[in-house]
Amino acid sequence: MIDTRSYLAVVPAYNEEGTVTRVIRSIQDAAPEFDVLVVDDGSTDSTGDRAEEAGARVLRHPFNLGIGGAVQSGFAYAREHGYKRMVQVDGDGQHDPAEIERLMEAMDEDRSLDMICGSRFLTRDRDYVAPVSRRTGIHIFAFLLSRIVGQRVTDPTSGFRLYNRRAIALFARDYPHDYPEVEAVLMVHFHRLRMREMSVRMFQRGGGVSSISSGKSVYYMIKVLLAIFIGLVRARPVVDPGDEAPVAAAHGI
Ligand SMILES: Nc1nc2c(ncn2[C@@H]2O[C@H](COP(=O)(O)OP(=O)(O)O)[C@@H](O)[C@H]2O)c(=O)[nH]1
Ligand SMILES: [Mg+2]
Repeated sequence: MIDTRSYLAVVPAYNEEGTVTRVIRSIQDAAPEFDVLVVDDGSTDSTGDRAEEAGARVLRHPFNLGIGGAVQSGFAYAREHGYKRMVQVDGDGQHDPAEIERLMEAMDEDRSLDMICGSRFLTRDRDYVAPVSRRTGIHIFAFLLSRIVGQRVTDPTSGFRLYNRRAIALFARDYPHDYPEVEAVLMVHFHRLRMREMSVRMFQRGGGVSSISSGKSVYYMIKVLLAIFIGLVRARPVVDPGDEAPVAAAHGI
């Protein structure tokens, strides 16, 4: 039986041998109370071995499922092992683990929050400026989502997010696959969970290539816009994360 603590950092990684060790080390330094799980999404390089060498737990997908599948494996692991909270930190070095403590404090201050999203657009000092095509897409998604969910959303594609048990339960059951972040905000809204954004620093990719290269950004835009509209019309699966409450109660939460 693996002994688990209360908090899990999930690092989705696809061919990130150049950055994954540094990411794991910076999580271990900045947030030592977190267990670290690297989801090696069918990498063809030595991402998994590097992660093990750095002392992380490694979940290896036999083949590449894509970012949505990689992160959902993290949610399933978090639920299976009874973690109270889970944070996603990308394996490419774009997220700053030193910001995890601030996300945790915000969730401690307001226990009714189920998801806290790190936004790079709420801070003036930007270490990273996304390419114009990508930024345009993000602002269009942000505009649409803010109207649909009735609260200001500035960075709907950020993967740097902290989740509590209710959100873990929801996403362990159902998590979007391609470019999941935007649809996940819709799901939180339609399942009456609560979210807020916080300003965080975002860095350039530390190596490798983004899943959204400039050539792909038009496909990305259309795909996510379609997902938003389908999200609006699709029937809501009756998934009440609340039914985890008995388990939570049993754990004295
Ligand atoms: N590109 C890509 N990244 C993946 C995949 N599975 C997991 N990831 C990881 O997901 C994280 C975010 O992906 P990335 O391409 O950086 O997306 P971006 O930051 O939104 O441009 C990175 O740590 C990737 O290594 C996949 O199938 N493709
Ligand atoms: Mg990235």
